[in-house]
Amino acid sequence: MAPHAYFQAVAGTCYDYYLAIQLYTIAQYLTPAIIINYLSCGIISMYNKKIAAMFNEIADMIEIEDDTRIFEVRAYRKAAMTIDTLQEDVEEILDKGGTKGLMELPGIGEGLAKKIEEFIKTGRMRKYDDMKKKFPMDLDKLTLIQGLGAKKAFRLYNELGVKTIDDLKKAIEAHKVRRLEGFGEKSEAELGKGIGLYQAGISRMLLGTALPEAETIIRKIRGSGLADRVELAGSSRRMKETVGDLDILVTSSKPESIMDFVTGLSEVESVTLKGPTKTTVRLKIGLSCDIRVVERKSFGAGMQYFIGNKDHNVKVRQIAIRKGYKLNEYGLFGKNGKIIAAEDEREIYDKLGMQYPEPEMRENRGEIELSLEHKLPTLIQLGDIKGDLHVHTNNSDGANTLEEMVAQAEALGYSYIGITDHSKSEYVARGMDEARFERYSDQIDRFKDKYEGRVKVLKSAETDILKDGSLDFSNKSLDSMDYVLGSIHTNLNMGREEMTKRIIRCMEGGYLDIWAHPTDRLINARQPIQVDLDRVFEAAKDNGVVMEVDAFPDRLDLNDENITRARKHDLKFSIDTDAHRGDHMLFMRYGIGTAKRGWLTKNEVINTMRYEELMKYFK
Ligand code: DGT
Ligand code: CA
Ligand code: CA
Ligand code: ZN
Repeated sequence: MAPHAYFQAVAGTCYDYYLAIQLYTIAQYLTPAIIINYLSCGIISMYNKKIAAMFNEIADMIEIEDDTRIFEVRAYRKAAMTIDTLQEDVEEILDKGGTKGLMELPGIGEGLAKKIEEFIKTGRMRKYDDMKKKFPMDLDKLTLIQGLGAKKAFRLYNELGVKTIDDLKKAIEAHKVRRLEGFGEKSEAELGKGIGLYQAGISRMLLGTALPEAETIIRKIRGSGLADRVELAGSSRRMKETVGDLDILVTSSKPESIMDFVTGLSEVESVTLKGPTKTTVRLKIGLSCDIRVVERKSFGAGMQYFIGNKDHNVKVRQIAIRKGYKLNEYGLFGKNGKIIAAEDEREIYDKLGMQYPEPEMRENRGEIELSLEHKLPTLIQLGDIKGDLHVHTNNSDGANTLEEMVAQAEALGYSYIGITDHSKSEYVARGMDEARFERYSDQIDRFKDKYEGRVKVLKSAETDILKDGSLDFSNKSLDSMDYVLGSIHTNLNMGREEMTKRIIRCMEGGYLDIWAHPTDRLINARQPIQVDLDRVFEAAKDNGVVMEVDAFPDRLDLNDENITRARKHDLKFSIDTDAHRGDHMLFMRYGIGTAKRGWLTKNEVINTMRYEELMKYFK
């Protein structure tokens, strides 16, 4: 099949009309495998997450035992990262290619491949089980708590018998933790806060995990031939960074058969509630999913209702009432009960005198008012992106070579890619010192000279913004970069005033072009740095510093609200994936979703520019 015909076939099953259109526009550059990847972004079995967690725990345990075995620790962590974010099922790779197939994955050698095989075949991993005898605490969960590393977790176990998060909570409540050497009252309170953050987080799943699962389910329902239309609604349709549950809307003349089909899916763990119009299932990935069947003639009204959010809906309903209408999930009705609009969502907004708001905007943050005035901004779309300006290679902590990352950019139809490996302060991530930077720089220059593909390669580095606001490379090195991407990785706990000054000083230094993952939060795991963003945004404006929207699923930083705030200062943005492997570049869609939630338009985003324009911009 020609790529185009193939694409059309796949786009036909694509849940998102806009994504389909965007994909269509770049389809000529895409291979079928990449399209499938884009649409599915991982139909991932339970094994991937489980094995990744076990490898991480092994790394933790080695670290506790002997912190000189840094290479071993690094190897396990890298393997965990590979498997955790893998867009394929490890079980399938093993089925198809055996341990050899596994060994083609970055960072997976023979020993690790055998361990993966052992676990998939027997449900056990001896190395893990053996080590676990010495360290029987819930390391994978405990280390997710902010401020708690593996070694501290071990001390809490050793000295207080803490094995689980619940145990830790009790120990904190009994003020036992503060009495331990090196802990104190302040760190006890911090741990308490960390637990709160963790527990608030576990009930909401990352969009990056939930959305691919939703897409798999939708594809299966479509493939069943039982449904007429199947669409995603709820928070995941609005591209909210975390979701409470999935909401899928179906029209069908056979509602009972649809519900039987859904409850029988391999993704389903248990059935919470089953009826012909609404069924709720618990999915194995640890998320609930609501499936609603509506009549075809009410489909648009159903979409309008179930996309939400609730506050948006309440206001739209008030507008209907003011016009003498009634709006519910079945339709928009006139006084006499006559249907005014129901099947088509756009028509409902239209009949209310409103401009159609894209789902990402529907949060009652002013979009209703603008929509009534027909003044909604035209939001940026995935197809507007011409390159990715934050990408790692195996020169630091990335898994792929420079060539491989450039090939991926080319496959995505990009015009350029910016290579941004880490600087020396990030020694855990194998950051570069000056000498290594020289070699890296030469390597990129040589590559640029001989490379004849369509993608332009830009030279940069993710340069640490140090404690005093200086950058982690000499001015000479910084001068040799096409642009400077900078971020904070250390001293994250600084006080607000000191942190604000640190960043402003860096911006005033005149070298920083893009401030990467500005607030450094990790969703459900680490709170943002304390900083006066308005003052920093002002300094960014004065010094021409671009704000990043980091698209990595657990970052999404700046987030929607901070984007809105930065826009008030008239700043520019760069939407990047922070890819540590080729297929991470597919995370771009989460960055776009976040950008749309912050109302960003194409003109505000620098990596929508053509290469020549962008180079001029950086000068
Ligand atoms: P979530 O699941 O917490 O991430 O957020 P949503 O927005 O997906 O919320 P969910 O699943 O409870 O409900 C899906 C949509 O249904 C919601 O976005 C709007 C609509 N909805 C739910 N409850 C109400 C309600 O009481 N009134 C109105 N007007 N709409 C509602
Ligand atoms: Ca929901
Ligand atoms: Ca729901
Ligand atoms: Zn990075």
